[in-house]
Amino acid sequence: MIRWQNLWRFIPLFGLMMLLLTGCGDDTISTLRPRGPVARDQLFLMKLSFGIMLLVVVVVFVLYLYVLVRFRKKKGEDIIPKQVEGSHTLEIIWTVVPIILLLILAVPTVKYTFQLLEDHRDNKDALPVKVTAHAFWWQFEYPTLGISTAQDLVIPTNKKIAFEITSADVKHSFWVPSLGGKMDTNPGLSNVFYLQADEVDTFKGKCAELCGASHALMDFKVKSLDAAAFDQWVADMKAPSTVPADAKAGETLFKDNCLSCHAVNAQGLGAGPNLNGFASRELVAGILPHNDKSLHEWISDPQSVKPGARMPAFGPTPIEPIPGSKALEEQQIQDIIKYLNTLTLK
Ligand code: HEC
Ligand SMILES: [Cu+2]
Repeated sequence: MIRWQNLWRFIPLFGLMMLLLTGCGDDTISTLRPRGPVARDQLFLMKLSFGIMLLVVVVVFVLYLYVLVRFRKKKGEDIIPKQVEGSHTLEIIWTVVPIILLLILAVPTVKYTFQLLEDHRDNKDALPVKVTAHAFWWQFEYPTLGISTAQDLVIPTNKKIAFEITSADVKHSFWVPSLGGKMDTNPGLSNVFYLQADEVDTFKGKCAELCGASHALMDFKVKSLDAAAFDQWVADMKAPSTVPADAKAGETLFKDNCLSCHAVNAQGLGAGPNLNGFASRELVAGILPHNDKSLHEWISDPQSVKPGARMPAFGPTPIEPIPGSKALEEQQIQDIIKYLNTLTLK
């Protein structure tokens, strides 16, 4: 009786686990819902290893339960059973079967390990993209197209994206669960691999390596477009933007305070994200909704949004301003926001 009462105590725990696990279901960030060939191959490997493990567990448990029941000591039976020591047949079986199972697991694993690391940078049908991870943002360069962007990686569908990935500071890890497994970004080193998306969609990406205070905020997005829309995006990125007259004041302030880190042209790279086409991005700094309030918050005090962010603060009372911070007047911040809002793609 007492024992059963104890079991009831676990119900809240199970309830909590259920609640937590039901959270796992976002279509755009799940390895269990692969959206490209690489992720599909990797899911196959996961299913294969899981299947083999399940088989072993089931067989072992069935045998165990069978032996437990079959060879129970019966009532009135008090002889000591025959003691058996060593059995060649059994030993061969339990050595050979695991070897076979491991081979079944090893052959496809080794095959895919090499296949998925193929270098497609010189493949004419692939699109090379160079990824540089920064604490706490992502930079994407398209060497063959002469453009670069940040936070939102835009790719064509049904084309291999040949990645060359590295880090500008500490070790990060590039992970788009819907498209494929993680890949470390190491300072001073490049890792090469590829991913591919089936359809037009937006997938969430994450940094998967604890890299500092704002590691959990180091999100990015992958937008897949069909070939025509992708070409249009490239053309838009390259089209020179014109600044309307009422944003000129903001542009001047931007040049004086921000341009040293932020490029606003097709190819530009710097210590901060390229802001070319920034007004067309859905988020600010990869996490805040894109609106004037977020921009104001970010420019005034980036560290309050992303602790450890490497952008100076321009508001009057930043929490932990990094060198280069200086207080701009409220009107000046407003003017800069006005200017940033003109950086649209057509
Ligand atoms: C010392 C270099 C530096 C200066 C100067 C600087 N920034 Fe930044 N900025 C950064 C870095 C680094 C990030 C990325 C921070 C992160 O997400 O971790 C950033 C991010 C941003 C973002 C978000 C970009 C995105 O892709 O979502 C905006 C907007 C921005 N800065 C605006 C400004 C403005 C406006 C100024 C001038 C008033 C300015 N920055 C000055 C380094 C700088
Ligand atoms: Cu990181």
